[in-house]
Amino acid sequence: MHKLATLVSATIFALTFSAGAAFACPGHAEGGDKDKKEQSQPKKVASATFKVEGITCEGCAGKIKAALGGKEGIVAVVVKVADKRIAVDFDAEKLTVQKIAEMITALGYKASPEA
Ligand SMILES: [Cu+2]
Repeated sequence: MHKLATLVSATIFALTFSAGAAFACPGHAEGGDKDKKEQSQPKKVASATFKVEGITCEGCAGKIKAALGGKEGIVAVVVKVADKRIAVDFDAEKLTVQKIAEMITALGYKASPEA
């Protein structure tokens, strides 16, 4: 049996925190925060894995990564297609395992937290 696919299909999606730019007013683009670029680094990053029904291909993986990656508090998303699992690193002050499971389920892939 081929185990190779498990490794190949595990892809990492790392977020840049530039998504926070949505909070900046366009008129303030020339503002004084150039010298101090504030990265809202999470103080406490937690990890969770989910068993997810309905992931069948890299297209599913890409859709999930893109959707979750855009949510506030999500730090990293790894979708393992062959395993039908998703591993998420998240800001524990903003999200809970249950909330993330609900986000994934809302995309049409029923997610159950593991661990
Ligand atoms: Cu698919």
